[in-house]
Amino acid sequence: MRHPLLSAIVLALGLVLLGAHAAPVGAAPATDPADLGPPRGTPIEEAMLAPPAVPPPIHRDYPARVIVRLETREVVKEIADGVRYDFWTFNGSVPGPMIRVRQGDTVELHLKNAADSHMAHNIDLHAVMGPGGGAALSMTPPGHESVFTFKAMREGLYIYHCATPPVPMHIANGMYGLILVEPPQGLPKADREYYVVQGDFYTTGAYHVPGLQTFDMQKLLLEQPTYVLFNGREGSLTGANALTAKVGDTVRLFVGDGGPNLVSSFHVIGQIFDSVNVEGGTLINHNVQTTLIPAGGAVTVEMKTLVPGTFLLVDHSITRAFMQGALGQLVVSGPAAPAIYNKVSSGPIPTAANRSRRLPRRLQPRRSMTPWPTARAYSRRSAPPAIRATAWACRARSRRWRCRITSTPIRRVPSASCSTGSAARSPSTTPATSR
Ligand SMILES: [Cu+2]
Repeated sequence: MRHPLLSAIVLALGLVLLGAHAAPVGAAPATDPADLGPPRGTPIEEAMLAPPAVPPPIHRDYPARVIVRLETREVVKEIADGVRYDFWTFNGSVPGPMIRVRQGDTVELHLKNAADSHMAHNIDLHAVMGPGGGAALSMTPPGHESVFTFKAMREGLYIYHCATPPVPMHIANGMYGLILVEPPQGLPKADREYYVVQGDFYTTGAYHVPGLQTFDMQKLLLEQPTYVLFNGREGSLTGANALTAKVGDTVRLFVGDGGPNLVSSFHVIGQIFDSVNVEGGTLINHNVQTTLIPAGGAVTVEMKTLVPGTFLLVDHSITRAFMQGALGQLVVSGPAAPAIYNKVSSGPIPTAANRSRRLPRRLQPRRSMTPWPTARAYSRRSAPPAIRATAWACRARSRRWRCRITSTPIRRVPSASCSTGSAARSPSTTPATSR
């Protein structure tokens, strides 16, 4: 694929596939009631932020020209602890920066392809109404730049991705992101906004095999990913990278599914979505537990954080969450709300049989309060940092119990980390459990 002649043939084939059609001669331009007229004012440079950051809300009441600058870069970085992968990216991150414009804006998109790239790249934005979504207009060899414009005609949340053949390979290597087209009146205020995109990755080595891993075409064809991830790296949204909020916040998540293959059953354990913009469009559903995100699609979900603690973001095709990496955390801090969520008690059921016999040691309640049945497994290096921390804290607590007998408690371990009271749990180290 790196031979120049072969690259040129693939490029030409791609242009044909992507529909580089000429406009019909003599036809009157189409008009549309959603067209809010030509751009006004000074052109605006779009903020290009790395995920999970979201560009600020738009308060304009007129259409503008918005300049978006993207660069396709091929970068080797970690996909999991100790595992490196040759990602193909927009602006070096997976997903690429989120783009935020207002309906009616004219987007002037500059797509550079870094000089040290091995491949041509382009961009297909699902917010574009035009053949190929911009792909044919933006096919860019290494060391070149393409510029094209499109008008954001329809509000919604849309995926963008590279559409250079072989398209699945470019997407599987991380070339996708989201573009939000706000309605003319803007979005309601939210206290927190975050940007998350799920993707499936296909490496030659099995899950967590260390070292530099290469792309596995056979796994791609079989749709059997090695990793299913939020924001391109296991741990990108856990531990020190967790999303945060305070009790009482309205949290808005812009969630996409870059694919290339898997559909996401997006769920936040312990939360209910107050509203979901179904498939990223204008249909709003309420009180949703799990929302489907098609490959190449997106949703906006909003939820109110009523209770403190750690809430897990998962693909509820749950093997992907706990065995392939599709796991994030929303850590909510603030006062406990026992009227909404409270632990009352736990222990052996007081039956006559239980009262008359002492349980064998292996059946007695364990002092460790980790809710994971495989806590030992989560204490390994493979576990996401926060879960690992929980397992560690609970193991340490066991030592603390022993140490307490000898009056030498381990001070580094806050007792709240393993407290039996839900209200006293440390939000940063206590994972929620699925019900
Ligand atoms: Cu590409």
